[in-house]
Amino acid sequence: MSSQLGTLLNGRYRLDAQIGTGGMSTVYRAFDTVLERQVAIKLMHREIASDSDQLERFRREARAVAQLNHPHIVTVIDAGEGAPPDDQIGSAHPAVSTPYIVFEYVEGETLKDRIRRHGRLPVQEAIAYAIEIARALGVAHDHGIVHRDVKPQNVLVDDEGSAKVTDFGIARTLDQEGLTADGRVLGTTDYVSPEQALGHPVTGQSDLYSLGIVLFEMLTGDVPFKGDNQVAVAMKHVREPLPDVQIRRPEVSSALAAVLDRATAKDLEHRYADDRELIADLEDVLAIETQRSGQATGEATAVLRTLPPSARRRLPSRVTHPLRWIVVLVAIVAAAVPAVVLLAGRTERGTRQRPVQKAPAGLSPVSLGQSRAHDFDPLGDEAEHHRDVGRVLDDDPGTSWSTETYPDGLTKAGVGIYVDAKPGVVGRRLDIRTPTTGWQGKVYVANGSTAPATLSGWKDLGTTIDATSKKLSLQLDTAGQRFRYYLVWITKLPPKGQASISEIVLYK
Ligand code: 3AM
Repeated sequence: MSSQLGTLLNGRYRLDAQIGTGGMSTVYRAFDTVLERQVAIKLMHREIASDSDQLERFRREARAVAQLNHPHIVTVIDAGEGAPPDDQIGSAHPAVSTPYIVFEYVEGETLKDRIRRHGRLPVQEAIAYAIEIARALGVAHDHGIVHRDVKPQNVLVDDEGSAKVTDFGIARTLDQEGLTADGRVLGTTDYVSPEQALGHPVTGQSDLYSLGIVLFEMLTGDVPFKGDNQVAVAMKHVREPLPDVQIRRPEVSSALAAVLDRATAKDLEHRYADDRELIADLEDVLAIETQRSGQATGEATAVLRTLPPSARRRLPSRVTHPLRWIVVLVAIVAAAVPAVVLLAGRTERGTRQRPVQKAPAGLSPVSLGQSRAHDFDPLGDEAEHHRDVGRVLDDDPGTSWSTETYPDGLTKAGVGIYVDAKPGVVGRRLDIRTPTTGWQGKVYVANGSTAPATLSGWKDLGTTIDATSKKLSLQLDTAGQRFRYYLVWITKLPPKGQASISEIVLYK
C-alpha cells in the first residue's frame, strides 16, 4: 500500500502519507495539485468497492454529508471514484474503481488520542467538547442524518482546541454491515447505544447516547463498559447501568452527573429527546462547573432548565433496545439471563413531588421524573413551549411552563400539557400550582403506548378547572380505571393571553 504514496489519485490528489487505516478504508494526508492545498483522503478498500449496494449507499451518504457545513463538522470537499494509482485493487478486481472522499485537512489529533495522552480531561473542557459535538450532531440530525458511530476516534481536535466530527453517515454505510466476510467485528462497541446493540431502529437519540459515553470517557479517562469482546461490551450497554461518574471523578457536580445519566438513559423515553435539550443542559452545567471552579465571570449564572434544583439523578428505568449480528446473541442471552428481565421491570427512581396542598390521608403523590411532562397543541403548531415542560414536575414553584401568548385569546379549542404516569395509575387528585389565575380548562385522560395525537383520542374526565386561585386541587374520578396520561387542557386564557403552570402533582 505504501507503494501508492507519492502517486496521483484521479490525476489530482497526491497521496503523501498514510495517516490511519480501518477495516474498510485508509486515510491519507494528500495534496490537491489543482487547488494546491493539503487535504485528507479516505480511500475505501476494494471489498466495499466491489459491492454495488454498499457503493450506492456510500455515494448517497457522501452526497448527504457534503450538504453539512458547520464549524464542528469536518468538511467534505470532494468525492469520487478513482482508478487507484497502483495495483492495490487491480489484480483481484480489475474493473473496480475505488470510491474516495476528500476532506478538509485538520491539523491536530483525535479526541481519543487526546484522552490517551492526558487521561481524564479538565471538566470544563470535556463539557465544551460535548457541546461542540452535540451542535454538530444537531445539524446532521436536522438534515436527517444519523451518525451512528459517534466515538472519540471520529472527533478531531484542531490546533485551536475546537472539536470537529467526522465520518458522518459514511460510518453508517460501513458499520451497518458490522462484519467482515470472515466474521470479524469491525467497529468498536464501546459507545454503542442499547437500541443499536439490539438491532432496533437507530435515531438521533442513539447518537446522543454515544455522545454521553464519550463525555463519560472524557471525564473519567476510560470507557464505562469493558468486556472480553465487542459483544460482551455491547451487552453491557444494554443491561448494565452506567457506573457512577462521581465515584470515578468526585469533583463532577451532581448536575453534570444527571445530564450524563439522562444522555445515556437506556430507555429512549428517559433519554434527551433531541440535541437542543442536551445542549441547553450542557450549557447550564458548564456555567455551574465554571462557577464551582471559581472562574465565574458574571455570565456564569444560569440555572438548570430541565433539571431540578437539587439536580436529582435518575437511573435508567427500562432497558430498551448493534449491529445486526448481535441481535441473535442478545436475544439468546436475554432469554437465559434474568438480569435483563429484572432491569426491564425496574421503575424510575424518581423523586416524589412536594404536595401543592396537604394531601389527605390515603393519597400519595405519583412519582414523576421531569421527562414525563409533554406539551400538547394538536390544533396549532404542535408545540407549546416544549422545552419548558419539565418545570411543572421539578418540584420548584419558582419555575413554570407557559402556553404561548395568544393576544386575542385562544383562537382554537385549547392547548395543554400532560403528564405520563407510566405504566398507569388510578389518579384521584390533581394539584396544580399556577402563577397566572384567570384561566379555565378540563382534565382529560388516555392510555396507550403513545399519547393520542388529537383530543378525540382522550377521555374527558368531567373535571373542570377554574383557576381562580394559584393553588388548585382537583378531584378526579376515573371510576377505578388506570390511566397513563393526564392532560390539563386549557380552554380559556387569562386576559393577558397566556397561562402558566409551575407545578403539577398527580395523586393516586
Ligand atoms: O490515527 P491517528 O489518530 O494519528 O487524526 C485521524 C487519525 O489519526 C486522521 O486519520 C487517522 C484515522 O482517523 N484523520 C482523519 N480525518 C482527518 C482529517 N480530515 C485526519 N487527519 C486530518 N484531517
